[in-house]
Amino acid sequence: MLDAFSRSVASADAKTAPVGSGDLAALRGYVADGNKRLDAVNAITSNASCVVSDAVTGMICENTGLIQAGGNCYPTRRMAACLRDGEIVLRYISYALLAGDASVLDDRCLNGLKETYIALGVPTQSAARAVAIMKSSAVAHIGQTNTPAAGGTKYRKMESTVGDCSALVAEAASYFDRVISGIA
Ligand SMILES: CCC1=C(C)/C(=C/C2=NC(=C\c3[nH]c(/C=C4\NC(=O)[C@H](C)[C@H]4CC)c(C)c3CCC(=O)O)/C(CCC(=O)O)=C2C)NC1=O
Repeated sequence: MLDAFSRSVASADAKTAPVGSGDLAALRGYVADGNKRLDAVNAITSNASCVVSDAVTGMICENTGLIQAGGNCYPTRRMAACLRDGEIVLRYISYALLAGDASVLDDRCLNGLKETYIALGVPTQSAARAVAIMKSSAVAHIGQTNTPAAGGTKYRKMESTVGDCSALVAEAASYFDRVISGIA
C-alpha cells in the first residue's frame, strides 16, 4: 500500500536512483493542491451513503429483475450485501484519492473481487453499472457541477473554495474506472 511519496521512493529505489526531478515536480503539485484534495475526499465521504444508495437504486430501476426471486439483490440479505459492497468500494476510492495512488484500492479491495463475484453469482455488469452511477455523482460533488434541478430535494452544495479542480475530478474518475474495468 503506497501513497504518492512512497510510490516515488519505491520506484526510484527499484532503479537504484535518486528521486527524479519529474517525480519531485509531481509531489510539489500534490502538496500544493493538498487542501483541494482534502475537499475532494470530503465531498465523497460526506455524501457516501447518498451516493451509494442512489447508485444501487438506479441500478435496480434499470434492471428490476435484481430484486425479484433469483435476482442477486433478493432477498434483503443480498440487498444489504450489495449496499455494503457499494460503501466498501467508495471507501477504498476515497483512500486512493487521499493517497494520490491506487495501490490501496488494488491491494485491499479489487484483488480477487471479480473472482469472488463470479463464484457467488453476483452479476458483474450490474455491479459495474452501480459503480458508474457512483462515479457520476461523486464527480459532480467534487467538481460542484451538481444542480438543484438534478438533485431535487436531496440537493446539497459542499462548502469549499471555488477554483479549478479538473485534475482531481479526472483523478477520482480514474479510480472509479479502475474498479469498473477490474470487475466487469
Ligand atoms: C475488502 C473489501 C471487501 C469487498 C470488496 C467485499 C466484497 C464481497 N461481496 C460479497 C457478497 C455480495 N456482494 C453482493 C453485491 C451485489 N449484488 C448485486 O446484484 C449487485 C450487482 C451488487 C451490489 C452493487 C451480494 C448480493 C453479495 C452476497 C451474495 C450471496 O451471498 O449470494 C462477498 C462475499 C461474502 C459476503 O457475503 O460478505 C464479499 C467478500 N468484501 C470485503 O471485505
